Amino acid sequence: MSSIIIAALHCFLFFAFSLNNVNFAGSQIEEDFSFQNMQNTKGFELLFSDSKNIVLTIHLNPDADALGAALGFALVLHKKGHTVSIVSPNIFPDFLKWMKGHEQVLVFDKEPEACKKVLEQADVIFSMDYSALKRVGAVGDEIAKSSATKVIIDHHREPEDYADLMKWSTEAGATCELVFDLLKELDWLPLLDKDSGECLYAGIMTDTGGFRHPNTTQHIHEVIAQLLGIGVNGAKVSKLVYDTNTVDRIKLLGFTLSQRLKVIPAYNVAYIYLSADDLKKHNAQKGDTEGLVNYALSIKGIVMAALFKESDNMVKMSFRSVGQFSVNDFARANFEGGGHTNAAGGASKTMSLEQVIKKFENLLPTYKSELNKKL
Ligand SMILES: [Mn+2]
Repeated sequence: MSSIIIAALHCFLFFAFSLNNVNFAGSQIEEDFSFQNMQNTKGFELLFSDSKNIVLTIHLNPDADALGAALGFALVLHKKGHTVSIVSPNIFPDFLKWMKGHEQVLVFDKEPEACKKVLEQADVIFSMDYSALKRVGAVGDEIAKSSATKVIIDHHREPEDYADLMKWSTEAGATCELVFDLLKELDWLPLLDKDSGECLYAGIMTDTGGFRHPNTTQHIHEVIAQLLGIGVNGAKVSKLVYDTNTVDRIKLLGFTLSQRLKVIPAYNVAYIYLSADDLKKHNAQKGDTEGLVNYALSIKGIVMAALFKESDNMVKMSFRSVGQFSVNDFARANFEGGGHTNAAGGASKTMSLEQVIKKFENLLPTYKSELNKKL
């Protein structure tokens, strides 16, 4: 494409954007020229070219990547003169309460009216670390009816088609990595400081399983190197995130591993199950079962691990795998879930814990050859 056409295209986009003020939905711009298809810096430059009312939303049960991406990005956007709010559907775990600005996050469960108000007033609504509106519960309804510009920054598979602009890649190990990349593309890296850098570091660290998962690329290490370069204290972040166990949690871990772990060597599968009663007896708090599934996966030779737990009147599932076996496909096909190749979730509101486990075990023969592939 010649530079003249590119210049004309930019002009066109600029006018399309200006005329519609905040709404530059794909439908108003020819398909090929939509912001979604641009997937590039230009759209973001245009978006941030004047001061905006921005709301960053994060998924239900926020993790370090979702919250870190939102807080890290918010700190920079604030420096650029934008008005920024963060809306979370529900509370986030205590071990993230060191992140700068966390006390300003609005929680929809607790303050629905305040959340609705900021969402109504938003010029731009970001989906951080999710790309399907069902991942934000009731917040999704507010986003769906809003006329604000919608932007997705995410690394989950199969994004829904509701965004006007995206920074999306399944190649990215973390949404925090994508935020870093975007800041770099916008020449905003000088605005990143120790506080915002530590938020991003936390997301990348946790989404790569402490830099151990296959998504820990050369690029991730380069990003981390730059974060360390601006003064981020990785050891401190690691300590704050990982070493915050309560005695109850350690005892729940002991009980789970000794009483609720089943290994099926014929399929290289191990799973953990916890009933509502188990959780109650051990005084389990939100987040206490986080990471349990990884113990099952850490057993030598295991290709797929699962955690089934009874919680909130449903059975929640976590699936993990190593190598080619896609738990994203497995969870999508069988348990109304999904996620990434090596980490996915699922849920059932209709089956009991026993029924879910039975279904899971009965499915294994179908996947036998895939589960027995050499790594
Ligand atoms: Mn993530």
